[in-house]
Amino acid sequence: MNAIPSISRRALLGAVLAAASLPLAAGTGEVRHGDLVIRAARVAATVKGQKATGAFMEIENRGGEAEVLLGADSPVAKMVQIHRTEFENGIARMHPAGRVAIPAGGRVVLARGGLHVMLMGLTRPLAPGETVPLTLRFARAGAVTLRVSVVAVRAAGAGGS
Ligand SMILES: [Cu+2]
Repeated sequence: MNAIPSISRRALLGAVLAAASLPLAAGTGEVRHGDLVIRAARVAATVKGQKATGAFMEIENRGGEAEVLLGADSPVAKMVQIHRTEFENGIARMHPAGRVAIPAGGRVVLARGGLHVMLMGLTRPLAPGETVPLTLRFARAGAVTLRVSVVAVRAAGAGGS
């Protein structure tokens, strides 16, 4: 009988810690750009010599027209692409996703294991706690530059909001 309360206490503590960690991963918080709301933008930290990393966020389209994410740029990366991770025979492979549609009144979540922004040809290591500029280009709303928080790899993996 002792094990049951012990497990539930641990589960409760885990839930509290998970909730408490969300603001840390939220990075720039919420950025509004026209009809778009961009939340929890964050980029995974890197170690010396690492040439690529992922950026993650949630993009909500509050407008009445569909929006399209065309691409992205950052001064810390020679090339930035929108990628989609797909599992083929149990192996994760990343493919360029091209343009990403965000339906009117809808949202897309860019998260580890799915859609993400890939920063390639990194010009330097990215340390937790710093912020890096990331420009997103949209078909209707135009370009917006975010200051994106660099977070520890584990914190970067969770979904948006
Ligand atoms: Cu990728």
